[in-house]
Amino acid sequence: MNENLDLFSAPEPTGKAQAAIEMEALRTRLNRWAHEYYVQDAPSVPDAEYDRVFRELQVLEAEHPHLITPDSPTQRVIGAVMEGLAPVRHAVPMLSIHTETDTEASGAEAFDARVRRELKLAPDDPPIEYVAEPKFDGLAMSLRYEHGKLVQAATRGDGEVGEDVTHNIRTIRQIPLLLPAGAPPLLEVRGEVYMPRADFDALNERQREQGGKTFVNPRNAAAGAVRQLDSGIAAQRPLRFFAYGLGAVTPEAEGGPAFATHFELLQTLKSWGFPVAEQVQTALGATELVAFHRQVGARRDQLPYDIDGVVYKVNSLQLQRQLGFKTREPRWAVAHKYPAQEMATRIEGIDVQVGRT
Ligand code: 5U1
Repeated sequence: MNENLDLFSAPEPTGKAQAAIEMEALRTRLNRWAHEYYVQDAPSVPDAEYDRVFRELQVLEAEHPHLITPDSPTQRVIGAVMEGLAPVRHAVPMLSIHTETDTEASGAEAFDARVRRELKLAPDDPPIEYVAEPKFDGLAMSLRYEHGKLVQAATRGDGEVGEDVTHNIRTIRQIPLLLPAGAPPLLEVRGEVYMPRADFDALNERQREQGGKTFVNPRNAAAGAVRQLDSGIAAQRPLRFFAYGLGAVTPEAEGGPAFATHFELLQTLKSWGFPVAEQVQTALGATELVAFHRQVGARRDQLPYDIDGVVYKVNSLQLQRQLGFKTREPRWAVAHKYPAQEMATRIEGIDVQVGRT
């Protein structure tokens, strides 16, 4: 027996194993910092430190390309230029939402009255619990995860068939490429891709300086970026995402999640790394819906992104199932708008001047 053999300490990792360990540690650090920066709005390191570690990972990946994993932050831009956007049939249709055209408090009261009538509630039955959310003025998106990995991102399209924009959505650093271990094997997350107003202004400023095309509003700029064929261009557009619901998901009988309420579902999405708007809250009866509409409306201009209203959803998923759908719209949800901010302008007159040329 070799007396020099130390049986109690683990063998030294080989160069390759050591690189794999280091790369995993760097990916974990970078992904955590990106989550803090983009989702929690609470950066814990300066940008320069993020960039330094990012480059460190790039160097190791160049030396060991076989150790690159799909969740590496370096793999968000895949570089390929698509020839076109492939159609995607949604496993669960992407529904539209009924819009309450009455922008006054009576709009929220009318929705609550409809829900109570459908559920055959008496006036003295307790108030319904709702979830109230901002209605983001962006682009509806469905993110499909299989075994925790982002495999497809598709636009809404006509609700049945959208377009495959995975290459561009991967560049949005708020969107997780890999989910934590507790997430179900199949998960489709629905939400909205948008562009913050300040980033939109900066983008237009850059476009003007470079003599490029400017965009009419953040929604337009976001839609243009999402439909780019070259993900390198989309990566330079400051896109963000908010989650607000689910599409197809592993059934409960097969080990899928068992949510009782919409609010619980949103909190779980948050725990899996998805951004959920901080304004989202539960609201009891029409009175609290009206208060939410008023409160968010008053602070609408201070929000860093555009909204065109708020959304109310019945919180209990059991009651949602009971209420069902009317054509392509759920009876358990409504969008309650604000008066439009874009105003028509009338040109009063034109002054014609003659210059030297
Ligand atoms: N916040 C939010 N926006 N939004 C849009 N929730 C939400 N839900 C929607 C839509 C179209 O649809 C579900 C109610 C199906």
